[in-house]
Amino acid sequence: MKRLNSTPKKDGFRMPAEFEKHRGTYIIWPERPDNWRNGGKPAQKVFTEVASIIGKYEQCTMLVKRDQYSNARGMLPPYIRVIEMSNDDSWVRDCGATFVINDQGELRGIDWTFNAWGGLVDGLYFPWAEDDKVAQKMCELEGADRYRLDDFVLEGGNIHVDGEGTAMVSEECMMSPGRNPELSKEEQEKMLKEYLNVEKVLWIPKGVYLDETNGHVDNICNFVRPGELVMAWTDNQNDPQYAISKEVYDYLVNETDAKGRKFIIHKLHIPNPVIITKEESEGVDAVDGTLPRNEGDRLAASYVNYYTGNGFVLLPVFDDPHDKDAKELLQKLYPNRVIETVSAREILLGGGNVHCITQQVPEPIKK
Ligand code: KQY
Repeated sequence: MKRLNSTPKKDGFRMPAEFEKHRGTYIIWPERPDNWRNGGKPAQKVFTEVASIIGKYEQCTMLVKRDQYSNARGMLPPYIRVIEMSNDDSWVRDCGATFVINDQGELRGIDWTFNAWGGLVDGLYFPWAEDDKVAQKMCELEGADRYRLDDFVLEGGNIHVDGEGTAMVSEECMMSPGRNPELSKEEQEKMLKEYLNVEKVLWIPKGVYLDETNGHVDNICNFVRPGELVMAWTDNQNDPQYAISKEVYDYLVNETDAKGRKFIIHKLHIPNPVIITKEESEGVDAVDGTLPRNEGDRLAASYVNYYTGNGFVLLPVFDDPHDKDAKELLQKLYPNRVIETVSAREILLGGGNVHCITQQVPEPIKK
């Protein structure tokens, strides 16, 4: 497949919203023992559950390293497509392709530079060279030509779009020194507009408290549909999350989208703090250069990190009293989708959640 020198905007391609129709979903199999406890075994069970749920609604592809191929193939149901692919870890939202479509029914991919959430400044592991090739390989599998950005670092977890000209990113992440320190906010906004083909970028001030990605937008805010948002919230004013969520809310109530609409904002209360136990911490190999998982550390748990697919929403739950309200709210907001849930503690222990481990391929539709 070709590497393109143009931009999606110039070529008439746009990133569709996640809630538009999908051709399928990609996931990468977890195994690295310095991020996933007990050699990835508990996480593999949960990733299998996630893939099995998604695969009921749309094609689901699991990318897996050579040594784990047979194990993954054996654990996953036959309706999951399993493909061997080198990688450094299992965050396809971030290292995978961001797909764009046009009105002629064509699909292309954007291949941002991936540097493990901050490179040598504050990246979460080293090296990341195999992850940085995942987007290209996904484009090959999908038969999609590719826009490669050698000099622009971005992860899919810091992008949401409404499909009608509006994107949102977190400013905390975009402006962090490990991403594109040589570019101003205005220059980065220009890039986002050119590659996502949007007219308006919302700069959400911050991400969830202690989010190790420098505050990805996909943990704090999402478009339910154009003009309507959910955001992570807490009523507990003593929780450091409160000030962050308040700042985000105050920003959003004063903003409009690309079409000039004010937003309807829904507050999705976070679960009670999720803390790493001694046993969980001891199950992870300590390796220089990889973020340690220490006993007592709080994880960035949020229901907003859900995934929207064809006819369903997959919501992470935490065995927490807030689970029920989160599910009820989402069912109200998505009346035509099944709200599926997955106990997501094992994914969270790795540093992300359901949205971070999935990447959609949109269905290109001829208009
Ligand atoms: O998108 C994410 N939340 C990924 C986090 C990476 C964690 C690596 N330990």
